[in-house]
Amino acid sequence: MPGKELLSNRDVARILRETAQLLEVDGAQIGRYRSYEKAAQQMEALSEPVAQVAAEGRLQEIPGIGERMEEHIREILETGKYAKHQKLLKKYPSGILEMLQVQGLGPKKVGLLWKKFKVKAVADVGRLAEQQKLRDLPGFGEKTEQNILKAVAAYQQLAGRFLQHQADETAAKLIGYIEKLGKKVEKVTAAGSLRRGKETIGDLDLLLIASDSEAVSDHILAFPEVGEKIARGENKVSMQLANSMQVDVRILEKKSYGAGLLYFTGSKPHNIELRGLAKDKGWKLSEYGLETIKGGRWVAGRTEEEVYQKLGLTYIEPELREAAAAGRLPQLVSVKDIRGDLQMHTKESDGKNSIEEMAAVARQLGYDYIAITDHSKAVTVANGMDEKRTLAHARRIREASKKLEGFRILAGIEVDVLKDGRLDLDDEVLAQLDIVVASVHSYMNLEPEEMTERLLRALENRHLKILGHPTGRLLLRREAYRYDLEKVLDACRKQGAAVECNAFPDRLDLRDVDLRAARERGVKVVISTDSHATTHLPYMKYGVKTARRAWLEKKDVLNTLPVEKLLKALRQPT
Ligand code: DGT
Ligand code: CA
Ligand code: CA
Ligand code: ZN
Repeated sequence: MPGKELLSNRDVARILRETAQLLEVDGAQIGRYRSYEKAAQQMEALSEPVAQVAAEGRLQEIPGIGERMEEHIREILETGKYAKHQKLLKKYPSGILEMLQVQGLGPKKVGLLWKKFKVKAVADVGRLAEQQKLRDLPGFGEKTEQNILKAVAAYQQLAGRFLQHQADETAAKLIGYIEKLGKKVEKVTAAGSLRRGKETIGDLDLLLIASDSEAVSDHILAFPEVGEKIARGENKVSMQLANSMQVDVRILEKKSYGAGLLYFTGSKPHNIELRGLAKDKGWKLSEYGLETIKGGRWVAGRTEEEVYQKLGLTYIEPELREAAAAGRLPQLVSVKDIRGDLQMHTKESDGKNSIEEMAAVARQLGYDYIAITDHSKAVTVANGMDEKRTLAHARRIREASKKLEGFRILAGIEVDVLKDGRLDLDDEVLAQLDIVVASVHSYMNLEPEEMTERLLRALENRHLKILGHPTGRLLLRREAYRYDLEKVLDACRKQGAAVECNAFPDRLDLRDVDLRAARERGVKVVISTDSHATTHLPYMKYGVKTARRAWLEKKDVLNTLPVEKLLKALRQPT
């Protein structure tokens, strides 16, 4: 367990959220568990360390945190634990928390399964579904049973994987820690799936060049967040961190660094392909270098570039390596090409910060513009806006924008696509906004034909400029909506609407292969963070990574344009 000084906002949020979930499993009243869930959300969105807020006596300034919740949070900060949470964890097996991650298994259903069958793990639920023992439970039915069976399989496939920002932030922390060794370490880099920008990460692979591998291994294994040491070899350390992420660290020699980086970046099929090319030339490629098969004469290995060159290839960017492409490669879009962010929320709906705060941080990131796109009224849980509030908010956005020189805040909306494909606000109101992102947030399980019709109908509205998070998937949590994406992309192309590459790490929606289909059809793409707090704005890089995997170039992405050109390039209302 992490010590008290290491408790992050996320740790506190996790304890509060688990308490909420376990209380609901336990059959508590809605008022009791909802307050914990709300507090957990506030902890996640908080832009400063909660320990500091507590120390300065400002906890109750956070909306939804009252006297009682302040006491609970203080207990967590001071002891690293929360008594009620501990008690609930003792009452239920740890597998209960995992069951809650299975799509379609909410706390109510899990509570019932526990009562009836004393299920201990996700696998138990899968077995019961297979034996058709769930269909007769109240609120289940045959269809639910089948969905649970599928969801359990999906969960088991994904279990143990992490979202990109989790792996990225853990890597940054660990790299910072390793760099404390100073001159003993020459270079530290993250390789593996993280470097390729894969949407979820199995384990972390770190590479380094070090002079004294004994001392370096000692230091790494003393990392405060190490949970369990898995292996220690001459040039390799493996461990599991307290957050259950596994890390493989490999110590390389300088002359092998490029070959090692190439090998441990993968992907595996790419490595195999390169090895084949080497063999054709009478060479052997390994993580140590490129050598002749006969006699073992050294060919290359110091840098990746050198190895590619010897193999007769131009340098292949990590994001392209899964495609294992040789020959002509695109000039990939990069974070520095992005000039603005076109989806974000403020306090007006379910965001954490004000218009001005979002703009200030966006400016620090080097952008020229942003669009504020709060939710519309159909999304009641997010305090969505009706027509009147939308217009008043737009006025405030434009006033705030006028006060800034050399930066523009566009007035926008994330308007809901209703069940029948109509948009949630009147056309006259939408016509007065600069940016209209339209997204689905309800009736996500329609039959594919009906969902396709719904989106096609939404696209017919000439005010719709950007289709937001088009597939609705939530990584490791929820599958994409089922519909004919190609048909919808064709309609986007015809209507001149852009599709979003939502950079929020839980979404990455559209995903790489779908973005590629969009590009092939000539559909324009917008990369947006969907930030709900200023701390989310830097997530742009994960959207860009995804776009790079889809081979998108600067010209394919509209928010690489200056604001006036962007507004002209977006779909026009007439
Ligand atoms: P992950 O961790 O599941 O998200 O995906 P990766 O790609 O990071 O996979 P990982 O950690 O098992 O291995 C890192 C890299 O090492 C992988 O991308 C390619 C290389 N590698 C691992 N095992 C093999 C292997 O058996 N053959 C070859 N050619 N390469 C391998
Ligand atoms: Ca890995
Ligand atoms: Ca690995
Ligand atoms: Zn949304």
